[in-house]
Amino acid sequence: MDVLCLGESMVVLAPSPVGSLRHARETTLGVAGAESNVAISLALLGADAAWRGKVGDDPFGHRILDVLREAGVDCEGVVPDPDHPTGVYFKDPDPQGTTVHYYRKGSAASTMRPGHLDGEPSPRILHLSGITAALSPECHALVRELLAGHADDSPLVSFDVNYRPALWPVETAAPILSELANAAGLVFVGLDEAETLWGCKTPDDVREVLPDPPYLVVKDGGNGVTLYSGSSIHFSAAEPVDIVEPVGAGDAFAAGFLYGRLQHASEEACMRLGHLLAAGALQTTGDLAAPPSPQTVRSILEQRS
Ligand code: KDG
Repeated sequence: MDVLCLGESMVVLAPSPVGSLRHARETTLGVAGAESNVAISLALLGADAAWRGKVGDDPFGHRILDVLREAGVDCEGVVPDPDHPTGVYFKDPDPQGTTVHYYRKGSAASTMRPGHLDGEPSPRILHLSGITAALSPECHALVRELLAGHADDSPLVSFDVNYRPALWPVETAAPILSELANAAGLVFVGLDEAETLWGCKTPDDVREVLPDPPYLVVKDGGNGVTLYSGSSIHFSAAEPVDIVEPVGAGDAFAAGFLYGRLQHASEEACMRLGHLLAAGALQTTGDLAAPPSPQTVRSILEQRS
């Protein structure tokens, strides 16, 4: 297995056509969840990707599993929970920034606890995010357990900070997310969320708060991405795109970057592939865009630093 992603997947309702939720007459129903977005993108790129989590034994939970499996994601052993529902969320798109409304308290995923991945085959990369830590104290303990259990870098544990203000206040999240991120092998974080959480103004400020991860990726929206890799620092500018709806772009970036790593690509190529996938996600109302062509991916992977 190349990558195992663990987290909560939900169904998402968004106004169709794009507009305010308050005035929407129709919505589209999709499947979302930061970690399963990464798994889907990786599977569509051709990686052997798996998703683990919990869904309810309800139409939404079954739909999530159908969508993931259709994309080629391994969901082996994910048994829908008859006692807890699948989480749901709504997007309220706004050109100034999309607002999300969650209905996920008491969801099946929030009942995950330490030991959830016991007995799983070891992937090359285990991908987690700070969202899971916000779901419940048991989910937080699960994330800590997974980060502590892989201190020897096998597998590489990838952690996307993914601070979601609607789930927990900044005072609670800030110390927990820095502790978790510092225990990971590869960290993705937005400069904007690092500013909210820890008051960071520059990528170097983020490196001061997160000195431990061997690889740290600081994303600064349309400006570009700074990668701290050991003692070297790489910057990759983002291509300008017309943003339709930004949710999902961070997951797409992570998937592109991780795919590059799986292919032993250069740092520059990993970041370029991340940008390419993120640009696709920025230009769609859903969390995910169609994958780039294999030729495009290959030409990026062949780039040297
Ligand atoms: O990154 C996109 C996610 O935020 C979205 O799919 C929903 O997982 C989600 C969350 O918890 O916000």
